[in-house]
Amino acid sequence: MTSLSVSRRTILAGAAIAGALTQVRSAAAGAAAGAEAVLTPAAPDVASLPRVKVKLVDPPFVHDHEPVASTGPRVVEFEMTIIEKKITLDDSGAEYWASTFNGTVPGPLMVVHEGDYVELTLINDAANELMHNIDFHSATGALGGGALTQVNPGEKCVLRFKATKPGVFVYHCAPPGMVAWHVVSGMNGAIMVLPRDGLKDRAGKPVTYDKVFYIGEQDFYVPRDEEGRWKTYASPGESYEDVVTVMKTLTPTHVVFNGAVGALTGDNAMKAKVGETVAFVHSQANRDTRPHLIGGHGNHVWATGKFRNPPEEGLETWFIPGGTAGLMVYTFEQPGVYAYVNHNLIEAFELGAAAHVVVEGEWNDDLMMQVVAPAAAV
Ligand SMILES: [Cu+2]
Repeated sequence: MTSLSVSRRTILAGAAIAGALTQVRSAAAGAAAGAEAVLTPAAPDVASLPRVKVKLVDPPFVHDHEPVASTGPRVVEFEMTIIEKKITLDDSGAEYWASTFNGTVPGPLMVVHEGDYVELTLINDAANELMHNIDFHSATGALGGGALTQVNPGEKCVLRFKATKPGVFVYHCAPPGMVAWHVVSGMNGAIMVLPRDGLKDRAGKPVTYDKVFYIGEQDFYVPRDEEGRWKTYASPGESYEDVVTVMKTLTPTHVVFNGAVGALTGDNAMKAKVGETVAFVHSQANRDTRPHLIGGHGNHVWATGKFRNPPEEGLETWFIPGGTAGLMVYTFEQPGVYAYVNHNLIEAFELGAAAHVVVEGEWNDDLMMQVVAPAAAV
């Protein structure tokens, strides 16, 4: 398939859906004229709320926010630009045409509070080839906003939804007929909707944190040629058929954190100090995963990420189903280099799903010590 035909197909699909939506809206308006209770007039209430603009930052970092809200509900404005870009997945030179929210895999983590309105301006960069949209798992309404946000290259739109469910949720692109391809091409991220009075442990006591890291796990399906070499393409559309063929094997060539093997290790490792409490948001928009902090624990874990449920305590490994974002909170007690992995260890050590947390501080011999150093046994 040529890139041109993909573009035309996706654009036409977008036009068809937009036409259908217009009809739905007209029907709803007609019904409302006869029975005003059918449609809730949300706009006047929203108009009276304070507004705040939040600039998103690249993962694993997260924009400044209040763990406990000091105000009532607000309209929180975000802006994201969709960028199609060729990225390198590992040092063997595997290249991939990613579709991204704001240029990163995963897209940025948004943080709001329960009762806030999320107002997203979504821009499809004019240099792109494909139509894109966004489906928020945290939103209420058909397709999570997907049908209301279909933007062709060079277009933008604005979606507003009320954050009624507290938790961490995935968002992802969901264009008609091409949902899986866009999602496994990197087009997903997460939003955290905090309770206004903050997180609570099982006993109802506040759970605070000093910093947040956002880990987005991504499976990639990179085609190879007859000799086993990574194939390269001039555009996303040109890669489409080959990538889908690999996708259908359900066998990823890469399972990585934050877009590439080693994106969160070495110089890019996450950093913390002994005594610091770190909140780790972990999302996987397509496959199941099982995060594990080697040498630490999940002190408070919302594995499926929803804050009306009490967290589990003191876990070794937790299970995050595909299409879900989870939250783990841990206070570091020992210094060192901690590996944070998907404890499918083949995916961690052979396919790339591993990160490092470098922790500074004083070693506690009571918790662990080398009683006898390795030496000859006789
Ligand atoms: Cu997309």
